[in-house]
Amino acid sequence: MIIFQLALLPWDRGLFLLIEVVGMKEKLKQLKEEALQALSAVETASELEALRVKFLGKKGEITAILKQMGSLSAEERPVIGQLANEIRAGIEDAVGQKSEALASEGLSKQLTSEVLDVTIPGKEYTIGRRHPITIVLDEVKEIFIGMGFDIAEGPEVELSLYDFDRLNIPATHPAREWTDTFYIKEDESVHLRCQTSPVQVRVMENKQPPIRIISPGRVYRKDEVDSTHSPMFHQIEGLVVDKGVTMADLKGTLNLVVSKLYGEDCKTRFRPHHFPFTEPSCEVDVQCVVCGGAGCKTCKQSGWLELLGAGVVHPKVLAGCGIDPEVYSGFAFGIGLDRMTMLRFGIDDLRLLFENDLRFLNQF
Ligand code: 2NL
Repeated sequence: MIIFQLALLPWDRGLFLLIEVVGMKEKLKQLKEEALQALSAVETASELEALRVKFLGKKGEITAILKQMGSLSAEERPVIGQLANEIRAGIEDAVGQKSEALASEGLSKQLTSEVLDVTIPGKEYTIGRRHPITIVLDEVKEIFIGMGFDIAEGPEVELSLYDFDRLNIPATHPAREWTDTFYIKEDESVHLRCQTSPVQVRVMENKQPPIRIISPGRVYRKDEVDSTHSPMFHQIEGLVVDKGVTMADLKGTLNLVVSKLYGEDCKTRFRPHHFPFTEPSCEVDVQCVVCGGAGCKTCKQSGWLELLGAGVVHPKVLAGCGIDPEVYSGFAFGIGLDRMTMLRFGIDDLRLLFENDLRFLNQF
């Protein structure tokens, strides 16, 4: 039994290999025929891709044959390898040609089927525009930037430490009441800022003079909502701190701003006032922009419109922010931007500014 097997085994194997080599050659040629035939029936790019994967892919037919080459003899392997590569290259070529043919066929089909009607009216693109408040804010910013001011911004959710304590606002001040301020924390340590002064406090704490900034932004007060009050409104505050700054600098600066905004001939009036954060303090009126001072409905027959509050920064405020009031002094002011916008464009109801009605906004 053992002798018989030993005698036959080399024959067996040789015969088997011969059959296998012939079989692989046949199979490869057959694959090429099959591929070319299938290719001629291909009509779309996705069909072509499916065919490419079927024959040339990693799990494709040719790869399958190449994987069987391990069982071949060292003489036969290169023969089959070369044939397989030739056939692969042939199929690749044919696939490439078909791909180009499909593309140009697609393009000419598209060119004949699609018609361009140049008489159809174009799409109308509506581009947005600036809100009237933004328009006036940009004007004011421009004026102050021209005088060497920087723009400072800060959080709308603010520490009471910065919005009240640092500004010398006493513990009993009505602004601190829950009926006036939107508190965020039960212990009154955090609230929606009711002015943009805390932005300036932050600047003073972080930088020694000279300081020249304006801080525009949203502020919040629990006001009764009517045609002149909104719980959210816009403020522009300004602050100048340096050696030797006086009330005269305040007047000169604000007069210049008014003449740029309302014209050279627009007169101003400085009335004494009280703020806890400035001493002395004043309110500044401009001649009524509607009647020119003669008296009308807008100025309630007074000829004047209240524009802003201002004053010389209280020494306690400077000291609280780490600035020596013996060395430096400053002035500050706060302007209601919404009111300024209403005056500028003759808008008679504040609520129009916050309703986002496009019929209103498209007029600016
Ligand atoms: C108003 C007008 C004002 C200020 C704001 C201010 C800011 C700092 C220090 C001192 Cl950091 N003052 N701002 C000054 C005067 C008036 O706003 O009608 N406020 C209730």
